[in-house]
Amino acid sequence: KFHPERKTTIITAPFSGGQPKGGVELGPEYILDAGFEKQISSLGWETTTLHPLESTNYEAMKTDDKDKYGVKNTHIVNECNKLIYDAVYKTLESGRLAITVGGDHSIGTATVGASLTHNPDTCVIWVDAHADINTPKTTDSGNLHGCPLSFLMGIDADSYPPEFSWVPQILKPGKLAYIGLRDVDQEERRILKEHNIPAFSMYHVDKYGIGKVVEMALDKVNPNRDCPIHLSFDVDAIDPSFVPATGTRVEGGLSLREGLFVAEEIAMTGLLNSLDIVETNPMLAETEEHILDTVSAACAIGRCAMGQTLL
Ligand code: B3U
Ligand code: MN
Ligand code: MN
Repeated sequence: KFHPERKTTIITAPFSGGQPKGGVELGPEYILDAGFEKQISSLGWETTTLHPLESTNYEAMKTDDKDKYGVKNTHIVNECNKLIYDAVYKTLESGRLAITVGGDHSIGTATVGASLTHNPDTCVIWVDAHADINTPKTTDSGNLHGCPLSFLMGIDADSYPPEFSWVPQILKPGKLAYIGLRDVDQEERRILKEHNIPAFSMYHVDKYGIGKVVEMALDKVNPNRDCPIHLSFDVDAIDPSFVPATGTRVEGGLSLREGLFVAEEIAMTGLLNSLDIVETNPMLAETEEHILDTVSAACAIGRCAMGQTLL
């Protein structure tokens, strides 16, 4: 419905400054080397690729220190996010579907911000083990990949470093639903409750089955199935037995098939307008097989979301 011409742009976001571990910045390179662009074009999409962080050196400026606001690497997270925001926004404005390949999930600030600026009716399906809705006030770790959604919603806005003033506070609680949660901080739980954000955890996946869960999530944020969808897929939503090479493994996740089913079902709606595939960290693999499994899963998420199953 939204992309009858099947044109897409793959945007690489090789960035690790939203969390302390090195290696997640290599995710895009591994995924592209695995033939991702060709896999998507074989599905009938005209593809181009953008590298908005190409001529930057922000990765080298990463530190492990919290600033006076209680978060880390504020400057480089914002500079990278602005570049990614522009790439996603231009892509969407030119009528192409945006696929952003990370990188850590701090880049969600840019991708979701651009999707919603492009079309404020956009709804967000956040597939993750984590809620990523801490604020500078609530975060324990100070890692900004745990905070992107709060910036977009303007939660605890008085606690933000001034660098975040460019971020559109544009995401409404009724336009966000989670799937796959199983590691949510106490304060994040409070935020989800307070804002009445639909959160389908692994408990719900077991209780209702993944098919029903995706349907319920869409019913909450897109009841008439007429709004564009931004799917933000953190590969750690899938169980570490299938996706071991990621920064924060949490046991008890989605099976590989359940994860891919979410992407397939979003493809079935015909409403996908933007997609993130984040947190692939090849350096955290213990074996070659770990790398292969994780990178293959990341590619498969992309193919399923782009309609592989419909062919
Ligand atoms: N909620 C914790 C942990 C975390 C969030 N996202 C990941 N881990 N990957 C935090 O640091 O905010
Ligand atoms: Mn995440
Ligand atoms: Mn996560």
